Amino acid sequence: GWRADEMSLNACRAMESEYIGRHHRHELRENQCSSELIKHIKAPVHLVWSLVRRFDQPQNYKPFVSRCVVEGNFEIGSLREVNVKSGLPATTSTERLELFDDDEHIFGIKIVGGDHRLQNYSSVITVHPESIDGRPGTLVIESFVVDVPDGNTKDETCFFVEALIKCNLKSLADVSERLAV
Ligand code: A9S
Repeated sequence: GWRADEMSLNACRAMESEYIGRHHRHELRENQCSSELIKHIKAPVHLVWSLVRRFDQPQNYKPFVSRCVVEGNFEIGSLREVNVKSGLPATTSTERLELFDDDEHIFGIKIVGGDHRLQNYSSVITVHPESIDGRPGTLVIESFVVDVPDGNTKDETCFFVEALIKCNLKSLADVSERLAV
């Protein structure tokens, strides 16, 4: 039988879909694509959140970011100028802080500029405590919505963005689990 602290697989799935329903519903226009990604991290939620919440330092876990400068302070509506590493189909991204809840652990941005092709991109990331192998863990959910660029299909666009976010979440797990040791 299951240990008291271990939820069954379908109970986990029920929790995930409840969180997705609550925080990750995006209004979709016909030329947009949207998806959400899940990551289970073997580190406590306060540690994972301490990395996610740093609007001014995405490079603490995002592997493609080389530099970030924030004008003004940490309020909803603040802008950050992100420079990304060479080899990507972009060099800069200007991003606005849209959602920030230090208690509910909700973080959302909207990309408002840059030399890339992700128009009207917005994403929401939420982190939730869970128990993994009887130890404190974190469920991370990241969802996004973005315009499908002319000349691309929804599938191509989703594939491209999901690949980038998977890298970000893998790195978030690596950094968090290393700090949690
Ligand atoms: O950084 C994120 O949270 C998510 C994405 C999809 C960022 C993508 C990116 O920064 C590049 C990595 C440079 C790729 C932007 C804004 C455009 C790209 O083409």
